[in-house]
Amino acid sequence: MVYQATASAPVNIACIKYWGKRDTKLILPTNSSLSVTLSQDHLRSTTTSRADPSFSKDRLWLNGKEEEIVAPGRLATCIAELKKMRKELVEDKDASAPKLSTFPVHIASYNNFPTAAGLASSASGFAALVSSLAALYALPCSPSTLSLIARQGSGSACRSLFGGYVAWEQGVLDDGSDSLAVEVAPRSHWPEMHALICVVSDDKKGTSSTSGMQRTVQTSELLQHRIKHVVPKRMKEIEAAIKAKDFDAFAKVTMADSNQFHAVALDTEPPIFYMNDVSRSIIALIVEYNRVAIEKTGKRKAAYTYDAGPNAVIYTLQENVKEIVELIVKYFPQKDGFKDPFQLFAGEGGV
Ligand code: 2P0
Repeated sequence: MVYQATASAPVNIACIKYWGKRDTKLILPTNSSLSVTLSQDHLRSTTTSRADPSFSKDRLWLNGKEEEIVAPGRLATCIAELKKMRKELVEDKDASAPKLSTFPVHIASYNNFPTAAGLASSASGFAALVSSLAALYALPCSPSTLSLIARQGSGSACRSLFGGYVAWEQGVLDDGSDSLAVEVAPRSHWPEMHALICVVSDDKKGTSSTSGMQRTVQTSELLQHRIKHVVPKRMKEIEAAIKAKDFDAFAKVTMADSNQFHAVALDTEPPIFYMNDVSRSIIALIVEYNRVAIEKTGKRKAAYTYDAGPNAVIYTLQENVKEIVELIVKYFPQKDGFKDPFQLFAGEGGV
């Protein structure tokens, strides 16, 4: 008998940014966040897990290269939590269920995009890992329950358990049992939304999110203002904008939150710079594009957002995709070939 399952999960791109932990072991955030999960095939992790009593230990390969699983690290924690759920929710309830929780697992995961280039590979990676083990173990769990486990792999991973528009509620409990992802709206609610990923650089980033955000927590006063006075209001505003399909309001909040995330990075000691000159030129282009749109119609047509790296994500509606792609290509000429200096993916069928 072969016990094996494969699952795939996409990247999500935050509009309200997660930056800062109040508990680094359980990965509990200092503020709630909200993202859009991409639905195209370009940016996904696909993971296969197999349980077999003949395996000597749990092992994991990422893009073909073995990664050590060190307890009590994040990978080991996720695998142990899922084995525990298998035992408690399946094997203890049904004596005939195979005792998969006692078998070592082998896990192979592939990203179809550059790892750790500020393109949220840990989000799709841990979401796919948790989904594949949950399928292998036939866990009777909702995506929100699985998000509690994915969160312990990488905070932003909890949001990739859902498609569409997803909130990670920070929660208030010390054990983290209320710090989970919930669906704000399915992708089908607003299918006209597109995300254009502009790969400015696919180099590995200089400051990892994990260490960068803790330095921010320790040193930035602006972060405290953001946590208390800014994010709660913005979470409400963006949820309302999504529910009402109000792109102008969505764009305004998304750009403001990207700006503030990079401001708290700059307010960190020593300061962290994630954007580069090309990133800033793309901001200028989108600001000008929106200025003209507002003059004509009173509304914004595009929203930029940047994570812990220089790559731009531009949210826009289907009707503007062609125009924006042409604009980007005009001002940032593409070299032939896949990588240099600037790679643009334009989704065909929604985010
Ligand atoms: C986000 N980022 O909300 C924010 C915006 C980067 C900028 O989540 O330490 O890789 O694994 O919980 O999830 C990046 O942080 O950090 C991130 P860990 P993670 O998408």
